[in-house]
Amino acid sequence: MDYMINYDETKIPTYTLPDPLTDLSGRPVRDAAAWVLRRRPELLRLFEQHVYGRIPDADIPMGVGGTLDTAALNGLATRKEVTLTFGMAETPPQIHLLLYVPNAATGRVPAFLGLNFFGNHTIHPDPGITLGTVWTPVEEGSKVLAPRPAKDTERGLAASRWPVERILKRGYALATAYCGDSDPDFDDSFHNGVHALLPRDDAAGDAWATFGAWAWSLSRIMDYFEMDPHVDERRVAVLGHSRLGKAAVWAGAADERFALVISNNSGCGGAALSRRRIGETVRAINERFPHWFCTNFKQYNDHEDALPVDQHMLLALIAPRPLYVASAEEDRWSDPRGEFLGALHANPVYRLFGVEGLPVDEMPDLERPVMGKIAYHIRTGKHDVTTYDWEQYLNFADRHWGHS
Ligand code: GTR
Repeated sequence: MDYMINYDETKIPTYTLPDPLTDLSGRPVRDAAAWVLRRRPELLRLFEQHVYGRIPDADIPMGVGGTLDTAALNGLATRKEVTLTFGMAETPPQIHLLLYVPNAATGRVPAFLGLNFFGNHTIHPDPGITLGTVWTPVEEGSKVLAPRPAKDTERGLAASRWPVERILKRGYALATAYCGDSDPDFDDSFHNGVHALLPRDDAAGDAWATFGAWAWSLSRIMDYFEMDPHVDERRVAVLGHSRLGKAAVWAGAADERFALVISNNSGCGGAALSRRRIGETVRAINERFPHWFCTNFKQYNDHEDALPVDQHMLLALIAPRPLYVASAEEDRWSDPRGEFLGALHANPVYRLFGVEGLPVDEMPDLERPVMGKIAYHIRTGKHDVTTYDWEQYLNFADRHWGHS
């Protein structure tokens, strides 16, 4: 590591953010129609080309199978385990979706969807969750991962991040899938997961990488929701924490079927402005995680000002849909202030639609959520997803979907 990490606000270089409302030819974007028809597609292409890579355009057959238990969690929920199978290969890539639907609900319910880090069995101790395959380091400290069967002893290890009963009691379904199903999180030259489905032009600077694969998987789950009788596919919130928050924001920006988008501590490459160069920088993220973004993004190591975009524009791509950005006080690596500013500078695009984005100009105090069409909070504590965070997301969804 031959780069310095700055944590001092006074040492942030002066920077000018690119204007979401001026297109590449210098023309101003004056109304929502111009945004939708001209600027939004242009910006999406810029993010594909320079940051996340282009998801190949291909129609891959998706097979759907699964099981259902109507008496899960002591009768609170119906647990569905749905296997999505892609392509016709002998051992095709599969996404194993875990879905809990509240039994008290009538009709189709709104849902929260997020990828998980360690396997479906880790989100809740529920013994009915199938133990799948997880990717773990081949030896301690190794960056190379290999698949192995999940263990019974790992059940519920990440349960503090998934208040399943609370979500269900508030009338929402919860859906999750293991991120490693679509792409194991290591530099494997894109041989595993869904990259293997489609020819990947390794020489292309904009070839899809890990965030592309994770976002792709979220969209395939959305395809499934369009067929599921329990989920209201018009009210699906996509969310994610940290690296999976970056994936959720990219998925939500690109796929407008996601009606609400939540970034939990997504930091660099997520909600935080890259040009601030405080905490994790473009160089730091590209060097430690060379497989996350497309190759072109590496050109911007130490050259953030040359980026044709910044992350406020990614958040603006979500407009006019509800967007929640959340930070944690001790999570300086993710640059909480940069996450707030990312949300704030998406405002002009929300205004173009005649709606209020973030209703404040200054960062709110700790644990004082602010909610317009864009919401923001910073809570005490570390880089994590907590019940406090979830409580705000549930309130935000209630507010926008008139659900309670
Ligand atoms: C860190 C990485 C962050 C964030 C985090 C996580 O090591 O630098 O960008 O994604 O991992 O996902 O927990």
